[in-house]
Amino acid sequence: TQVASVRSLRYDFSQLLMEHRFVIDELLTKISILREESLHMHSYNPIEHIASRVKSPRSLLEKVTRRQLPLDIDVIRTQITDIAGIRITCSFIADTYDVLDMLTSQDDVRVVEIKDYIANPKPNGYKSLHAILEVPVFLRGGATAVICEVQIRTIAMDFWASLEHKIHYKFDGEVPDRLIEELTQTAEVANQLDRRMEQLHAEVHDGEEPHSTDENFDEEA
Ligand code: 0O2
Repeated sequence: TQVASVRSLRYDFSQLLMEHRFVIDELLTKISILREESLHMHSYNPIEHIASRVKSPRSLLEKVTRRQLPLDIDVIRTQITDIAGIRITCSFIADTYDVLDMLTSQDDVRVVEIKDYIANPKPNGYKSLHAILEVPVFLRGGATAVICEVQIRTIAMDFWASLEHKIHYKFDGEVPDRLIEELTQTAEVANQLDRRMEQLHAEVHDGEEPHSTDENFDEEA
């Protein structure tokens, strides 16, 4: 009956969201291990913040409708690749690539797609590394491969992206030309800041013995 099929769809949907919470847990553990090992080996923490989220059922359904996908869990699972999302904010550009390499070189991580918006920024100036990764999640019945979108960027890129995101929402996507122009220019300022900070960092630390960083201010996801 219809009631039974709605119930079964609801069950499958909540299972899908649960699996995406688990893939976030798996990846956060990997990231935290890499972070701690970096601190141990080099007394250096390349990661400033980590944030994660599972898409809300409402925004997932909106995306399914917008993409005109069927209400089929297997289609949704493969076609919507940002149900699980992790955002890693690094101190410097070089760190973003290091963190990406460290994650993607792990045996149980399958790289579905990498988009390098740092080397090739979007026309509005948006920069970030995007990695669509598939990682096994071990359930009672065995392993299931689950997809997660990982965004890696610097503090300056993150600052710019969060402001741009707010402005985009405020104007419901119809951002006035003057603001678009201004945003594109500020993206260039953020880019210059990243480069100058990286130079400063290199100048201060070149040839220096590993130093110890202040762990008290580490932020957890
Ligand atoms: P939200 O609210 O952050 O989740 P797709 O995700 O497939 O519809 P696309 O363009 O193929 O879109 O994927 P892409 O380029 O990998 O971008 C996906 C996510 O990157 C976005 O998710 C944003 O989080 C971020 N992003 C991409 N472009 C921009 C940008 O110009 N400005 C900002 N601030 N963020 C950007 P959502 O679902 O669009 O948004």
